[in-house]
Amino acid sequence: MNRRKLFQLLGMLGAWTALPAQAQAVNAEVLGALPRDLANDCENRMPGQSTTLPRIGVISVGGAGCNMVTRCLDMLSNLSGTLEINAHAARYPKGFKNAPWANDTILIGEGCEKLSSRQVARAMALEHVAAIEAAVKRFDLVFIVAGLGGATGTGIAPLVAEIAKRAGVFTLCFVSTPPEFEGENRAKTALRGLSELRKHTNSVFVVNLDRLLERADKNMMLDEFFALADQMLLTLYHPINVAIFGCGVVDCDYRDLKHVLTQPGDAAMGSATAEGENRLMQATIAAINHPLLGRDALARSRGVLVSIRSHAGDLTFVETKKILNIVRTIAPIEADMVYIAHSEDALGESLEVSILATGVRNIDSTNET
Ligand SMILES: Nc1nc2c(ncn2[C@@H]2O[C@H](COP(=O)(O)OP(=O)(O)OP(=O)(O)O)[C@@H](O)[C@H]2O)c(=O)[nH]1
Ligand SMILES: [Mg+2]
Repeated sequence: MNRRKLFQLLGMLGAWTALPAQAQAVNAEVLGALPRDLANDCENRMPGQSTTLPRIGVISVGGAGCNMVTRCLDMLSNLSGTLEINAHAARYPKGFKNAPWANDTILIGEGCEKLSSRQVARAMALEHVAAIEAAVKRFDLVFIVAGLGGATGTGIAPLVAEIAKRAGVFTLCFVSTPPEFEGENRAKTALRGLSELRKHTNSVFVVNLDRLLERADKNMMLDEFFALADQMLLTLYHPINVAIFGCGVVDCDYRDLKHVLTQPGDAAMGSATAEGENRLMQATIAAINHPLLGRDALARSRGVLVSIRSHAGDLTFVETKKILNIVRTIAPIEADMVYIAHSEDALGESLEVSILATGVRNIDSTNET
């Protein structure tokens, strides 16, 4: 799927919500557009091999994790490396014995037809602890990506997180929970995996597929729907990448970012794009009301990262201020909030607002029911 189509899909998600009166009461103060030359291109300025910057790794675990990374890889810039962990018996495209994009692959369960449960998967992965540790130690920050509900991802992702965290690697998880139609067993397995993951990860971002499904276009094809879910990995990855590689118009530094991403509790995120006269209000409110975020989760957060993207030179101070003020009207006053503004020419006239909320208290009652 190309970027434009992705933005259209995200826009479709964003169009669900009406604007609350509260958000309309934000002050206006025209300070003019930021000069175009401040809007740098991240990849031109900082190619990612710098030894002084944190090395980012993406680790897929299991079949769904592999799909997620495959779909997003082109847009994961400044990556230092990729690792795939999968079952020996995993199905790959004809002619492949692993994911073609992976720098490193660790296959678990040699001789097994299938890893029969998450416990078996974990037990078999324990035989590979040294290899996993050596692989994760090449990074300073890892994104562990998996679809929860099966054996491989659910059993092994928490072990990888544990190994990474023990090795001092900053660890973020991006996982999906299965839709109801996949049955109760998968849901239970996913929840057990999730509670294990929470013990060993700095932040776990959950894509609740039911929530996404409730509001998605009913004519969407299954692969489009999964792609939509998996694109949320970019919503998470992008602001972190921009913050680390210092290429935004306004940056927060890695320390600020880590502070926000280590708030105790759960994590949630939403993103939306809008264009036209009212674009900032529409995009911000739709991002807040995104099915994977919601006002309740934002209102219970301890840390907030707001990422704003627009065409180069197409974001005014007043727009930035309004967006942050809207988020502030909902987030707790004591929540730590950082923001990043970044140019993306593919957005054309549109403005994209993404919000990561961390340290969310009692997310179970907002995001995982
Ligand atoms: N986001 C996303 N979720 C997926 C995708 N494919 C499957 N899933 C979800 O991820 C869950 C686990 O997927 P699997 O790939 O079967 O699991 P696994 O981790 O490989 O585990 P086993 O195959 O059982 O060993 C499924 O129950 C689905 O809910 C995908 O492409 N994207
Ligand atoms: Mg599998």
